[in-house]
Amino acid sequence: MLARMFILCIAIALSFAQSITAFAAGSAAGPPTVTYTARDFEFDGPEKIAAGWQTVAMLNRGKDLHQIQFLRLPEGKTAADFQEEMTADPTRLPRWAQRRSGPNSVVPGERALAIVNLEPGEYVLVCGIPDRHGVPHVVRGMLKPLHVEAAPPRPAEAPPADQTITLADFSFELARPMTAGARTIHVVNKGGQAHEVVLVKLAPGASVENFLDAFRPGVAFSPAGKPIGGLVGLDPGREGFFRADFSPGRYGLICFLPDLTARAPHFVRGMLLNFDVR
Ligand SMILES: [Cu+2]
Repeated sequence: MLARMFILCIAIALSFAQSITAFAAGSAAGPPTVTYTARDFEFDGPEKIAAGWQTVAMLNRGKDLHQIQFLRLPEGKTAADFQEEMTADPTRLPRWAQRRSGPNSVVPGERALAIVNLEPGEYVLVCGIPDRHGVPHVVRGMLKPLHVEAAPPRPAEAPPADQTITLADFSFELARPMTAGARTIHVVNKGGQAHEVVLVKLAPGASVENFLDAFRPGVAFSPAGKPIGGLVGLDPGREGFFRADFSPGRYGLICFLPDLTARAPHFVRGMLLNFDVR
């Protein structure tokens, strides 16, 4: 009897360990995972990673919404140059910053997963979400320099995807109806400007318009819905992936990036979408 209980306990412990490993690895096949922790207001995680496709996990251990944006610095620009320009004008990124996407916002205690393709070079990781005074977190310390090394001899390939979201000026298009489950979503920017995907699980009866009306900078939880990831700013012509778990219900997609000419957020120009998951 005792021996059987002992074996049972070992079996439970092992399956628990396996489920933790599966969670940490990102739960599906794909490129190797690097993990960053976001806090109010800093990032912890590797300062060096290899070029090519990478799964990026972001754990939100802060009290506010957070995201990670991978920005590549062109030749001749440094993280100090970036910080200087951001401090002088916190309302927008320096024009020369190259948007390479990353995991988008999740509420405290949750995790976002993106799969990004990085060229070798110097980067900064930033959070562009505003605090309650409208100051983006990057200006408050959420800025981490990153060195991306040459790709290994056999770099990881892009993962297989269940769905494609096409970004345009100014719309989201889903390739097919969304179904419930753990999904890998391919994002392609066919627009002339950078765009992002903020994925929101809407409260029963709420629309993405209600979510935008209820949203207050510096307040992580909204009665109208909950951000559950997506993909941060991606330059025109580029692609990336994100992962999310969908249950039946209504979801929204939003692009908050400012228009290059009007400076209004893209959702004002129509870049928002309500969709149902069955
Ligand atoms: Cu946009």
